[in-house]
Amino acid sequence: MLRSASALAFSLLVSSFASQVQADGAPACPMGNLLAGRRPVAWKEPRRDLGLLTDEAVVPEGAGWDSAPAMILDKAESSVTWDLGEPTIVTAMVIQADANDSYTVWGSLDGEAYHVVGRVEVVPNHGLRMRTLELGGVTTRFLRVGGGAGDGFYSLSEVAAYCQKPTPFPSQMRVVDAPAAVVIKPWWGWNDSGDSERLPLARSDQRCGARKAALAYRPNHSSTVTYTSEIR
Ligand SMILES: [Ca+2]
Repeated sequence: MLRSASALAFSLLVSSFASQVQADGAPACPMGNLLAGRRPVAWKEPRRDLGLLTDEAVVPEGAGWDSAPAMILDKAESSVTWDLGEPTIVTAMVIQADANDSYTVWGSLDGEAYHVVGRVEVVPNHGLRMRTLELGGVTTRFLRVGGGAGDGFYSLSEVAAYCQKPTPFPSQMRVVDAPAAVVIKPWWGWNDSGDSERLPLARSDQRCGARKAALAYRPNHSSTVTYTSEIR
């Protein structure tokens, strides 16, 4: 019940902003990806090249959350902001981001007051995963994406926005190489799932202490197995 009430409140907030700004003049509605090749005008604690988000290159679904083509958001409040140049209708977005977090999209007409216009939610499986977002034709000049909420490890690999939604949607983008996500699993849990392989702790793990030792494994039982002292 609480979840439904929260979802309803979020929808009302988004609808309220959409109807408010659509009453303002005649916004632009260009074809194609509104963010293609566009550099952000503001950002808050991202890591790596800001152009990675709008280069119209995605990673294979399930690529590692911190693989090279992804931009890391170091904090929950980290965000990136683009200026579309003029009030523009945005009907849909595509966001490829770490699967186990939600990310928020804000809009602003003046670059000062920002309103939540949408959110992509957590999706199943691991690594960077594509999500689509229907915005119902909100008019905005600035778009901001960030506000990760999840496991504390946040990343985005591509953000696209459209007034005229392409067919098919999402449209095909160039796919760049990136290694598949490596699932980090606490060592004490390695024997509670059919998709993990029981392996001895490496000496380095013992040095780190049992409580911090973790086993990284690949769900497909590939032969590559590594150890880490991090728990995620
Ligand atoms: Ca994450």
